[in-house]
Amino acid sequence: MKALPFEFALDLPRAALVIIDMQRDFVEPGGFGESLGNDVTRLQAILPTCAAVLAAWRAAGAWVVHTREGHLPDLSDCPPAKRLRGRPSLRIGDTGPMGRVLVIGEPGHAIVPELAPVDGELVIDKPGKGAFHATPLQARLQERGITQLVFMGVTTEVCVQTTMREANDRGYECLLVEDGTASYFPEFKAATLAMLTAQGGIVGWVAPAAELVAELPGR
Ligand code: TIU
Repeated sequence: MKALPFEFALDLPRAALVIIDMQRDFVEPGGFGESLGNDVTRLQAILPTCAAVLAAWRAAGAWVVHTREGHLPDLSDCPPAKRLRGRPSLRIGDTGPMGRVLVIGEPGHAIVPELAPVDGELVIDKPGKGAFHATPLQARLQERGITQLVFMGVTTEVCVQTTMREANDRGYECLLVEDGTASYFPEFKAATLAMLTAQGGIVGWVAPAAELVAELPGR
């Protein structure tokens, strides 16, 4: 398929769609992301594209992984360096508009209903930005013989980029869906797409959703 910096050879039986942190607290108005002073409309805007890619991917019979950033209720997996950083109005574990911020099981921690996981899909709870750090993701991917990861989700330069770099170092071929990812900062998204694909695809590939969907069988 057409992609940057050059064509990507999608191998669907060995590929997983990885949707990063499309949680209510990051994406919806009134959540944690907005409480940090961020404009969530940019994140809202990718929902139809993400839903369309997810539907096409499922229809093609391929596997899906969802990730969620969050912590145990006792915060034992949240390093103080993460919880105490900066001067936010709400810290991880505090009670916000959608329950305790970034705590597993709270309303804001849930994946948005438009992209809710279904039976047979893997949900990875992760305490960090990258989805490989302190999670069973690598083992689950290896069990299924997955070698390619197609990424969507938020935010482009934080959890998506971190996970894509972790995956690239573990030997996965990584493709990021350009219009299926968003940042609170458009200039950071643009810079991320450019740096991932520079130097001959130093981290991976980038392609628009339409190119990916056109590759999927069963359409
Ligand atoms: N999922 C994710 O990217 N977590 C963040 O905290 N992102 C920000 O951009 N803050």
